[in-house]
Amino acid sequence: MGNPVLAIGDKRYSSWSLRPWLALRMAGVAFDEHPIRLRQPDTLERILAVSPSGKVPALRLPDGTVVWDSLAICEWAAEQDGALLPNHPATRAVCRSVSAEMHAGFPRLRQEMSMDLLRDEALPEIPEDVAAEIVRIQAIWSDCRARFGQDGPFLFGRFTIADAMWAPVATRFTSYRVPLAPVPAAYVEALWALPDMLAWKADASRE
Ligand SMILES: N[C@@H](CCC(=O)N[C@@H](CS)C(=O)NCC(=O)O)C(=O)O
Repeated sequence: MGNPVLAIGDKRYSSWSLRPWLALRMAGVAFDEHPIRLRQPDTLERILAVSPSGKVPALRLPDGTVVWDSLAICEWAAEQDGALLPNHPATRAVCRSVSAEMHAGFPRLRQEMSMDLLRDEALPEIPEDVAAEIVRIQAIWSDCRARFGQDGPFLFGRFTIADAMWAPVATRFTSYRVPLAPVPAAYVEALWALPDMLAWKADASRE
């Protein structure tokens, strides 16, 4: 049987694609990429051929099963490599809470600071509701680092699905030059120190 195939959007812009791609890479799962350019006349048709939701990412497993949501793919990756979730059940539940909060929230940040890996420019002004979301994000990161981060530089020490879910937000803070408190700033640096993050960005600049 062949490898799982991950359908993804443009690496420069597709924040939802980066999450499971990073989780699969960190889990050491061998997979093939199926890139689909977004915002083209045939984009929807091409996505619908591989994803019933009409959205990427979607992972096609060797048995033909399709998993079509970023968080569900991260969870699948965690089933292949248990290290992608914390060991303790209560901590695992917190990891899932912060992952789900990211997945379901922060609409204003996503709208005003959409992922653009080649951008390096602050917004003229950060709207108040976006600033409030940034406060919440920094609180989540600082809380996780203080309570669970002893054994490494990530939210739960070693890399977990929570870091995969938050990685595209970290890139926005870099691209939009958002000033951060020391703990969140160090966390962003830790994500950027991952060779897989640099590889994704390098691919983005070649697209
Ligand atoms: N909830 C979905 C969201 C996926 C999503 O919105 N993907 C965007 C790209 S980042 C998409 O496919 N948009 C369709 C299009 O641009 O035509 C997930 O977590 O995977």
